Amino acid sequence: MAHEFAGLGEPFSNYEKARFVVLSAPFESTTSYLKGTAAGPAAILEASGELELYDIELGTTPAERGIATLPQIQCDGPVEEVIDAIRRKCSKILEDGKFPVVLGGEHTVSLGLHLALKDFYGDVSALHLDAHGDLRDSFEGSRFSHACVMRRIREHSDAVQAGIRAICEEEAELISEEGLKVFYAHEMVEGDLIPDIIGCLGDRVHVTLDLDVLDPSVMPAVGTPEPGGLGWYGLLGLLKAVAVSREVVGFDMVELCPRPGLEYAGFTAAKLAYKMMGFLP
Ligand SMILES: [Mn+2]
Repeated sequence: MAHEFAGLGEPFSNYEKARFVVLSAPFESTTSYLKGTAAGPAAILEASGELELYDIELGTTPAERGIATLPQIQCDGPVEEVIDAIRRKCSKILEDGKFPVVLGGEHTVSLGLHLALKDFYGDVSALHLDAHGDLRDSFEGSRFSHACVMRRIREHSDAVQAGIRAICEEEAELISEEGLKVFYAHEMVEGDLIPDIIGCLGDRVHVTLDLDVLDPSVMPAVGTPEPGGLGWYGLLGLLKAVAVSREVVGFDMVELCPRPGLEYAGFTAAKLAYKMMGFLP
């Protein structure tokens, strides 16, 4: 691993002392449109070295609470093995009393973190921020496709989905038949739905963030871009509100698909992860 998050050295990157632990999971096997999410975590770590560590909004330097960076998960095996490896590594982070930040890779990796959170805490609800529903039962022959990850997570936990703006008919029927808690992007631009979103969440929350929840004008380098996404400050406002009103116990950020000429997208992703760490107690 060439880079530590934010280019931190001792003492702030020290695992024993760190509040946050960044784990890269560069898994990619089922992406359906643009390829390249396997390069996402390295691009985020590299760009994070350029972050200004003082946070204007908070008036603090969140990095001083400690951010350790682990060696990346080996992601060349079968999908079930990769999910299990992420689950085991995240379980260790939780047992060590630290907060896991998982960087994908395709969205499938979020299942590994979710299962570890479930093992450790018992009851955890998922806040899923994404352009896509990811609720298909299977996609292109796989039940572990990135298009199915929320269907798999929902087999274990309650979930609230926000920023959604692309679903298939199967997903639309599931949402209406089972009364799933979905906040569509077009509804979110019309009014402040943050209190409603938070009101649907349980006490402990896993935030799983597909970068395509952001509008492509803010986040152009994703595998499956969709117009009409959230703006930078809108997303930050939602993350901050969740971080202060619920016990957020895990965070993952997935689907960065680095592309030449769009390096700022990696920086935007790194800043988003750092903002989220800053918001957390
Ligand atoms: Mn998506």
